[in-house]
Amino acid sequence: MKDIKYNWTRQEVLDIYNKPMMELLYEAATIHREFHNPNHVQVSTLLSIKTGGCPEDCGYCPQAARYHTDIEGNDLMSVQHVKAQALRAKASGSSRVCMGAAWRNVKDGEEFDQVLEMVRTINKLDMEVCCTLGMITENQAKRLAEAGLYAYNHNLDTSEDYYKDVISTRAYQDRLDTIDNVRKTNVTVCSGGIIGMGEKLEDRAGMLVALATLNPQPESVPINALVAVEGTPMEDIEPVSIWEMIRMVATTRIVMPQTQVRLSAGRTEMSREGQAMCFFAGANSIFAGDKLLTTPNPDVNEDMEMFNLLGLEPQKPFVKKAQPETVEAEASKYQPLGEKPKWSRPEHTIERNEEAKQKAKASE
Ligand code: SAM
Ligand code: DTB
Ligand code: SF4
Repeated sequence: MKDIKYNWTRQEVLDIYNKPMMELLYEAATIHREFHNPNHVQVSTLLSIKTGGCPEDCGYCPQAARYHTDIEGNDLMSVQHVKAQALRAKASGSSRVCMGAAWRNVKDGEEFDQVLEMVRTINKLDMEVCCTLGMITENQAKRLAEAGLYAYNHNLDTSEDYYKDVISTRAYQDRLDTIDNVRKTNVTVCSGGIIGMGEKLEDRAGMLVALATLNPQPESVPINALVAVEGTPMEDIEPVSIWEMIRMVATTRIVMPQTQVRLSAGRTEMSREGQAMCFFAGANSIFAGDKLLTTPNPDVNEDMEMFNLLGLEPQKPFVKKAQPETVEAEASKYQPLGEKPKWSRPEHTIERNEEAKQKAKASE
């Protein structure tokens, strides 16, 4: 097995991205086979445990309270509901549940305690548990780890340069610091981004450099295609072509050979042939279930038909890393610290975010 390279430069990544397609595919598929079984694809189910009403201004996100989108917001789900959904996901072939909350960051208190109980409950069902809850401190990461969390998702989303044109309520460094906090535990890191937000190819390469130069590299990297939702600042952006998705997946596979590359948002726009090309190019994970967090995703039965057609098998849980142990709340060695971390608020003006906010105000 080849050594992992960590010192990627933007130019090297761009040179890979822009290779003639047949060479790019061949190289990516070759690396894919060295590190993974090409017929195994991880299936993860998303669960929006707290929907909408988010204080952040992420330009792509239908859950930001300041934009007027057609989603139904919800308070934090009960542990029982989460358990029932996890059992359904398991029965339909998922090995992982990813719980998402529309939070800027985690706050110590009852709601976080409830999330910790959700983590314990799903880990006891012998499924990999992932959470995506916004920024977290080292202590919060340790408490999640102790509850049995397998992965924490925290996307860089794009390059550091372009981030400033997408979000003004936090800085890129906050994201890196959270990933660093997760790395102080046994929890694996899931971090990726979105293509099709109007970024340049240099930004796609910049994001991949930021991820691939982390040592260790993230254990999973979701590649989302923007789902342009009405009411968000990005509502009018045209969908990316499948060829861009294939190039992005292949490049991700080449620069991060060990990672699970996940086809994430945007699959409803992709044909089976397109997705098959992505699997060939090194994608080996999908989000399954008819809903992502708030937007549609292909039907589970259709996905299973696609798996049958392509001879793909769902990956079993804990094949890449052993199942963590769950420590019960009463036996925990960590206390909530009630920290008030100073996550940054650059608050610079992003024209299209401002316009979407004004439009939302006007429609009230
Ligand atoms: N609030 C937490 C956070 O931002 O880290 C967790 C949930 S947030 C919805 C998780 C990720 O979903 C974002 O980082 C982004 O990559 C993705 N996402 C959100 N809206 C999207 C959209 N319209 N299209 C594609 N991906 C999207
Ligand atoms: C990720 O990278 N994509 C998922 C998951 N991690 C949390 C979320 C996609 C959300 C798409 C928009 C929505 O459904 O609200
Ligand atoms: Fe909030 Fe996360 Fe959506 Fe940003 S991406 S608005 S932080 S839910």
